Amino acid sequence: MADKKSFYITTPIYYPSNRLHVGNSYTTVAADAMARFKRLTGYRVWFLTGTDEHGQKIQRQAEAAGKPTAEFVDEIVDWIKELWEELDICYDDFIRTSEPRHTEKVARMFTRFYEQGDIYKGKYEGWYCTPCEAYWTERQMDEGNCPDCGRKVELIDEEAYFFRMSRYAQALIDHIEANPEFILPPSRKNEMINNFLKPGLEDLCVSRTSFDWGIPVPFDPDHVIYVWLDALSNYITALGYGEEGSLHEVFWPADVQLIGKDILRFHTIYWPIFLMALGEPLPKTVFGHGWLMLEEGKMSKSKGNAIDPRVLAERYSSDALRYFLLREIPFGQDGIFSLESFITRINNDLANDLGNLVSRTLTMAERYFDGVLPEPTAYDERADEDLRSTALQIPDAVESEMEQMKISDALTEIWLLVRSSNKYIDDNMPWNLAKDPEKRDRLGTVIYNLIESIRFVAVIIQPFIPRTPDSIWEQIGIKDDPELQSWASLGKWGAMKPGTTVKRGDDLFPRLNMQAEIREMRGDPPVEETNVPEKEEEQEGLINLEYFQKVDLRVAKVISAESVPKSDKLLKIEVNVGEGKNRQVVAGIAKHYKPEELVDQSVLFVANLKPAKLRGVLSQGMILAATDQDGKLALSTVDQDLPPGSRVS
Ligand code: ME8
Repeated sequence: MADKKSFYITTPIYYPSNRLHVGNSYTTVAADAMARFKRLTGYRVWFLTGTDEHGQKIQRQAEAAGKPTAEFVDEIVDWIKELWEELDICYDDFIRTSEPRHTEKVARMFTRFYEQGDIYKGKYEGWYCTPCEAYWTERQMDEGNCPDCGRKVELIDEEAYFFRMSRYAQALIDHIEANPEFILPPSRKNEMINNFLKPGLEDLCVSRTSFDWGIPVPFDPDHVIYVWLDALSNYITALGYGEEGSLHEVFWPADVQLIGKDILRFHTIYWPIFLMALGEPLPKTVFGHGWLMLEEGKMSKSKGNAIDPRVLAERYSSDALRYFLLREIPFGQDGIFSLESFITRINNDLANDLGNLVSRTLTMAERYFDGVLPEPTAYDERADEDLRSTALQIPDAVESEMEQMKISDALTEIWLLVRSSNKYIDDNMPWNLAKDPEKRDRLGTVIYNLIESIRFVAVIIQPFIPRTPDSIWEQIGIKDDPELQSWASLGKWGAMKPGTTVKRGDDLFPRLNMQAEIREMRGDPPVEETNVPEKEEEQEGLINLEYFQKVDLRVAKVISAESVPKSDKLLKIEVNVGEGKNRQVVAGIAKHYKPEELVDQSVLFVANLKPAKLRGVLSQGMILAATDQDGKLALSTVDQDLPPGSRVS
């Protein structure tokens, strides 16, 4: 343990002013994936999160709820802890700024700053944004509003203590310039230097007197310490700052402090200056990630348009939500959360790519080898090398992406292996090998390689979707073998032991019906009564003719087809359905047909399906195709030449 390299990662400590939304969960899930990844790859990790409980905003919110502030905060903190449990957040410590282990240290720091002349007493006359707990000068404001959140600011006029920021400004500029990794992504660095540091730092007001929900200034208790000075200190108070033999000695400076870009200024200007005044080293990296937006704008707890992460995790699983958050948004940039894109990710990446790989492979292992892992005796260089070398290079590729905090890219790398494995099934067609007894050894090798590849995937996805690997270990028969679940086991190909009992389990991620989910989650009324089959008929799995005839089935002629950018599954197809005007549909058949193979084909078509968008591309109908249980797909068509638009009944 002692010789392991240490890794300290933090999230912002959240205001328990309201329940958290899926945007706050994003930061914490990302930090959790990093922490788990570092643990998996052999680091001694400390992962800190917590709550920022003081300040005017919380006090007002509690008053509005008609509750004593401490009670109000306790309830939300409990809710937040339950959320983190549901999302499998494996923090090592949860700091609450109301705890004495924090308040006592902050009070001592404040006294030290005062005694060493960093803090002096004066009078503050100026503007304050309570939702952001931020001071603004006239020059910084945006038409009289808070430049960060756009809300109204308040004029305050009170006696206050000030921190001499200017004392440390040049040292901070020098540090930022000399350490390109200090502020990431790099684009955020210039914003801080040009907008805040270069124009000259004003002294920062660090106490308030007009409310009392905070840490009192020890030598002047009419004042409470400014909530940001209080909150930022959590990153070291939680480590036992100032105590002999504390975690602070092991883990400070932090390796990564993960925050949203909205609070970059506090973390790359105020925080380092406080640390310099304490004579402490600065964190190695402060990473300001982008925002998760809703189609209608930024989410926020107070705007009330947030999406409840607990509802999403309960309905779709914590792994699905984690996967979406980590995969959908290139880390550092803004991204959009929509139910459509969430469900598309679940269906495409998790159910089709990963889920099908596991279920197809295990079905074949059971069918052809009675669930006993065969020995790989018939290696075929040409057919197998691609899969083997992809698997062996993915761990390094993932590690390199994670070093740069490119979490989404790390997942893209892993999915290369998932997709290569699916392609390996399609290329090697085990169902054909099974027909020829002479090819039994080859069939065994193909199945072995697939299961080994699934093991690689399961090991590498642990930090991102930690529940899914448990189900895979069970299915491939290594649930009691930690060695085979370890990162170190990925150094060579072929660690699975022939003879292991494997067994297909439940589908990892059931496919979802997009329209039904959207209806349900948006609280839309259920489909009309007439669309629903009679109760007894439903029980028998039958529908009546009238019900069937509601589906407008037609012959459609393909006019043109092309790939959908950034998708290896989807084709955009223009069809003539005899309406005088062509229709556009998006079909998930790119793995089975080349665009040019489709042109001029007459296919069966559902003409009255509600239009939907796939990958942002409008789809006005559906082309019918049949799929066998190994995933082979064939378009359904007519065996005579019929004009486009002909009805199918
Ligand atoms: O600012 N997309 O707490 P907070 C992505 N207590 N991330 C988002 C987001 C969104 N739409 N909305 C919020 C505070 N976040 C202070 C922090 S730290 C010493 C004190 C994330 O509850 C993002 O990381 O308002 C942002 O920085 C954090 O939640 C703010 O949470």
